[in-house]
Amino acid sequence: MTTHATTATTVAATAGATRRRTVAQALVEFLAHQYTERDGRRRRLVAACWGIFGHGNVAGIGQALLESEGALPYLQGRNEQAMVHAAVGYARQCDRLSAHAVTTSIGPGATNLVTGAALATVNRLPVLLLPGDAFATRPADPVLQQLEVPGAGDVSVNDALRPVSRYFDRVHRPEALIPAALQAMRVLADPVEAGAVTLALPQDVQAEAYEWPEEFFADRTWYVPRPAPDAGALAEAARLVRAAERPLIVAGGGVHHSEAEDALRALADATGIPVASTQAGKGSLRHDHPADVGGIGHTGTAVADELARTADLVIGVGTRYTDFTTASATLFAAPGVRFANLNIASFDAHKLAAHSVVADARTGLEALTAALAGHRVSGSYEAEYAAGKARWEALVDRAFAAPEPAARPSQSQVIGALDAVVGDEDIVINAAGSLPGDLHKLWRARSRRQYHLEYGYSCMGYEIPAAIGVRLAAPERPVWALVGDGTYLMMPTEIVTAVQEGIAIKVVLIQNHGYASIGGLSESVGGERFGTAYRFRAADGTYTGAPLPVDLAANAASLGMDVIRVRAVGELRGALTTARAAKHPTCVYVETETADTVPGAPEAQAWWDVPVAETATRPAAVEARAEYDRRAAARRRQL
Ligand SMILES: Cc1ncc(C[n+]2csc(CCOP(=O)(O)OP(=O)(O)O)c2C)c(N)n1
Ligand SMILES: [Mg+2]
Repeated sequence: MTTHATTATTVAATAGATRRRTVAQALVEFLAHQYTERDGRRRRLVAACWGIFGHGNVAGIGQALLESEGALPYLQGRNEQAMVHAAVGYARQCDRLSAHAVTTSIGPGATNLVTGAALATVNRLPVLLLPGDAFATRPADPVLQQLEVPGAGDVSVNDALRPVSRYFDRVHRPEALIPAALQAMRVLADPVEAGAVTLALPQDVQAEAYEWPEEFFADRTWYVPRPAPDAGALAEAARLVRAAERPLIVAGGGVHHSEAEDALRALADATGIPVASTQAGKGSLRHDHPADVGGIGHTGTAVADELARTADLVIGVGTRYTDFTTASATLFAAPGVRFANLNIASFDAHKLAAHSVVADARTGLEALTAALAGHRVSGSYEAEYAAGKARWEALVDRAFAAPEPAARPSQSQVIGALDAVVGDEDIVINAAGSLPGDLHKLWRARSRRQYHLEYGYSCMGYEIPAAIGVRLAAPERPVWALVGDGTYLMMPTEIVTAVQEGIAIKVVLIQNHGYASIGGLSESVGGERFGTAYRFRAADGTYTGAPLPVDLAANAASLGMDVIRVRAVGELRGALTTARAAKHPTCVYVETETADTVPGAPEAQAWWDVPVAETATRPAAVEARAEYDRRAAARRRQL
């Protein structure tokens, strides 16, 4: 079985013909002729190219984009990392069937890609990186921004992209572009290998001309397969499900990438097996489906985590089983619990010593549903999780309720107001801070791809550029970037891009004067919130003075956004409704009460392993270590 995309070219009768073009011109032209196809739907594999120009790409890729006259559309960004975030948001919204390229200069422009590349690769989302590189011919050595390694002449800063790229190549000679470009497309289109793909382009080579075979520029379609499960492996999985009394499905991001939501619903309808979801998988079932028990793991719901603790069979579909999902190897605690994983990547399918079914999620779920014909979980099990779901729903209602309209809102109330204002088509984006946990617990996902959490890399600064990428992929859907003040300060740059392009993203900016999330974590590990609040330095030298007089609403306005300031919880819905209807990028700015967690939820909290100092003098840390040792004792290795 192969999971690799297969290709077909429409090669005209051009054998022997060549075209004289620079390497950059040839690459741009080549990219404009690449397509993916799945389920009969064909789309551009590389739909556009983000770029910031410097001497490392302005005369090469820059000139080639100009010459291509829009065959590969150009998008202007402000920060290289942010351009990758935008590309990642786009690729995810396109179910990985279409991607963006990102061109940069050499040196700092190139190394600014590293964080974005890691984010793409960790999340298995395709993006094509085209950093410039130092001269291949080295006439003047070093050139501006070139790294010199005295003992290794062939190292450049772009080597920092190797470990975070699923494919890396440096095109030292024009003719090497042909195999490099083909390998790059193979990896971008491959559902197993997808991630950052880097083609480093020395600045002299970019501008060098070559006689390219005409076939290189032919339309080429990369078929994205849906590999079917092995019959024996599927039969064993069905046997395990039939034998289980308390099976639980863990739906991961692969359910969305494979467009397998309907197949998952059909399985849940037929068997009554409850479905819990990871951050990437949330929304696999609508929140009001009887089998949807919400988020699982450290940030999960009480009902999902209780089912996980007592499950005798865990069916992981398209999940990587991160520490948040497994509560750092403590969540799946029933003696003898087994795992049966359905995943297109053998690497993931085999995690937790599972019985593994290596297949496309949709094809595999359809086959499993057929193999389970006539099977249903017990009525008492269904009644048990239905009651747990109802209890959780009541908790969410309480968290969303706002009895005092004049009060400053809590973060839960902000989420509740947004929940009340959005429709099925809205998309909510977040990546870091205290919002991911609150959203995983509280958000009522009501359509596919509505809940967009980047929690593989949980990178502050992802949200605003990603919202632009998502909106480019789904121009008809309202797109909300939810950001904390810390996150906003890290990367507000692409607001300018949204304004320039007329992309009407909506930003909900939550001001709580620092890191509520890491502050809470710090307190729980005996760190006493050290370094996590944005406050003036006090007389004793600590950052415990007054909050800083920064005005982030004015900042967003200065970058070109329309801004609505919310002062009380009663104003939230009106502000969000106005923002939703806005045709211009709009920011809803709100100061919140700094409550750390969802009310009533701490007792649901599953563990997260953050090691605590083994030696400490301060009592809070000593106590925290004792608690840590107690919780860590519950870790288990699944074999
Ligand atoms: C790029 C990056 N740096 C550091 C972190 C670690 N980190 C996670 S959450 C967080 C604070 C986020 O602050 P804010 O956006 O204000 O959200 P809040 O915690 O207040 O909800 C930090 C520093 C990260 N996730 N990403
Ligand atoms: Mg904050």
